[in-house]
Amino acid sequence: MISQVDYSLYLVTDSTEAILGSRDLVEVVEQALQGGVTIVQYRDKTSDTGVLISTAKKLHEKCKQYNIPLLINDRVDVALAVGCEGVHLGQDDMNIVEARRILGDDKIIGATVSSIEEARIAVERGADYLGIGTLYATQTKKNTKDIIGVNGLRNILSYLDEAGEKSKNVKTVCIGGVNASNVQRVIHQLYAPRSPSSKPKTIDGVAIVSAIVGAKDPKSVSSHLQHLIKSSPPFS
Ligand code: TZP
Ligand code: MG
Repeated sequence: MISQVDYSLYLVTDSTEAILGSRDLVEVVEQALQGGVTIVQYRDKTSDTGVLISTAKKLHEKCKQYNIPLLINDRVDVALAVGCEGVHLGQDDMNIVEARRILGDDKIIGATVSSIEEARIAVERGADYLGIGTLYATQTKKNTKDIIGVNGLRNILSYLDEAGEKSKNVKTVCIGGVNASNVQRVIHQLYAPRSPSSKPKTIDGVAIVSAIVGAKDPKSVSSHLQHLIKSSPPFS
């Protein structure tokens, strides 16, 4: 696994008309990189394999210029073809154990989880980080099975905190409906200890699609989000 990955402002891309519109994805991602996103996931549910690989190669070149890791959603084969830093796998994608066998220990493998049980299994199978959600209902992923809210997220984080060394060390990002208006509230609600003695595991970052990709100015929104995150405890 790559050490020292900064998950704090995690950009997940979208190529749909509703969010990207007629703009060029690589340009939008470059603007987000200039604004300070710390890790990028190329998520494209519709393009064919040839387009996925050629776009991923362009994104990887850009990300390398900024020294930022690029992960591919769903597709271990595309990540291998491009030689990027890893993959993000959902519950219906390749098993993490298989993906690890193919990609090796140096690559990042992330998993989508929406319950304690899914988190337990993903950690057991060797995920490097968990994308926990859906936090809030979002137009970006309408078929999501669970809207967990801050309480659901907190329950999963508490479980990870108490379930042993491996769980405690797994990195976590939340996803779903996070934007500049609510990001500090989310982080604050998670960070606020429930009792004076409890020190819950906190989130390592927030993953964002539409608030960045759909923004008129992805650079300024990313830099604003970066500022909001980095000035909130526990990031500050
Ligand atoms: N997984 C859970 S919610 C989601 C994904 C990929 C989409 C989040 O998009 P947005 O636009 O940041 O709400
Ligand atoms: Mg998937």
